[in-house]
Amino acid sequence: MILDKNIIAEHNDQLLADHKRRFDFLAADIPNVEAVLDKLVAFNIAIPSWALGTGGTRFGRFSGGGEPRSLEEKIDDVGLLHALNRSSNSISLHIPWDIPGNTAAIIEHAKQHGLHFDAVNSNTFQDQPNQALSYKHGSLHHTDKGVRQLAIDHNIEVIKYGEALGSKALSVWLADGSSFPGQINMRNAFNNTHESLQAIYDALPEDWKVLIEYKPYEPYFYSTTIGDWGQSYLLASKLGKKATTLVDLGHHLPNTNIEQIVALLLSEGKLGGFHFNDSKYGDDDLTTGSINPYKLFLIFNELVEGLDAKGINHATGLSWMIDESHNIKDPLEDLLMAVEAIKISYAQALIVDTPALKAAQAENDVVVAEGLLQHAYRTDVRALVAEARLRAGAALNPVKLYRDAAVRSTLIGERGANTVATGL
Ligand SMILES: [Mn+2]
Repeated sequence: MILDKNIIAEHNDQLLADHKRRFDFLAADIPNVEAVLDKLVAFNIAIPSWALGTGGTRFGRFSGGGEPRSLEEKIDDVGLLHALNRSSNSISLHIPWDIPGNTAAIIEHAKQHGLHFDAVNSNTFQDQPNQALSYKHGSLHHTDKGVRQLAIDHNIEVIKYGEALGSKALSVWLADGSSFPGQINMRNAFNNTHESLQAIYDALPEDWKVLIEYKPYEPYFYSTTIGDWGQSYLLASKLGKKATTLVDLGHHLPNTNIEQIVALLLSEGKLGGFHFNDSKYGDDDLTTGSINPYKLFLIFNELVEGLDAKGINHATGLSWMIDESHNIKDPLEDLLMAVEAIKISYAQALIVDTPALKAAQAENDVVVAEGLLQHAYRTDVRALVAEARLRAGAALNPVKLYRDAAVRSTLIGERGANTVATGL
């Protein structure tokens, strides 16, 4: 399904008068409004290929119908999202779930939707059919050199697929860990992981990055070999300048101060990628901004501050991606909501009165400093984000247009009600 430009234009015409009233009211209070709009237009968030179908839990999976049956259809779905919000111009592939058959044709297909390929993701947390050795007890950290080599070879294969598609980064998330005290030698596990990652690092093209993701628990529940940002940072530092840390918002213990982690990693030049989602308890993979939007804003505040301090382009300096599991919402609607929440938090961070904040911090004026952040957070910037969409040629209200244009029922008509996308 392709959304006709005229449908978007008609939708915007209907909503334009109300939008303009709200935008003009808001813009009158934002001195650098044009600069903020330019940054909002430029800011895109990659969509992972595994988030386009219904997710599941270990208890069940309830498919919504019309799910993409192939990599081409996954690209079509990201194309739909991008047409609706002009904020998702890339797709992040998971290997082996989305191995491209004809690479040139896949690139051309993506190009027709205005898309390119973001970081490629390896998978050493599952055994594939007919796999010679098992990842049951880990991959890059394994006691058996043969298993480690299998996992290294897989990651190098993923790099090759990524190179062919024009990707510039490899994301590595390891399930490696232990569930019981005494199960593993933690020092050996870490050193094996370092040695294995070194072999992968050595195979990276010069202009690539490896993004090392951490997670405190799950699927194992006693130790995870790359369990926190310190362990990821340690590995990234040992490996070299192409290695960086990836922060997934759901991969922290409750109440962790993620904004402080972000600030320090940026300061050290070691923040490479970001996975957006939200959670109440653990790695819940809920819609970004659905549970704690203030936390998301505070993280964006540190991101903007840290990127500006280093002179890094907000849109291109880091690898931005959504990493959620859509269990009960339509995945495409969920992704539209997530992108909206990300852009709202980003816009709020962009309107913080930075000179006043710096002055208040220098004076140790706690009340004024906190008040400046709260003022930005409590500003309703939705019209600003909508204006950026309008200027980019997208829909003023993407979810409304998605419903009005009956996208899901059209997809069910095209693909069937019982299709199941590959993924989690
Ligand atoms: Mn992640």
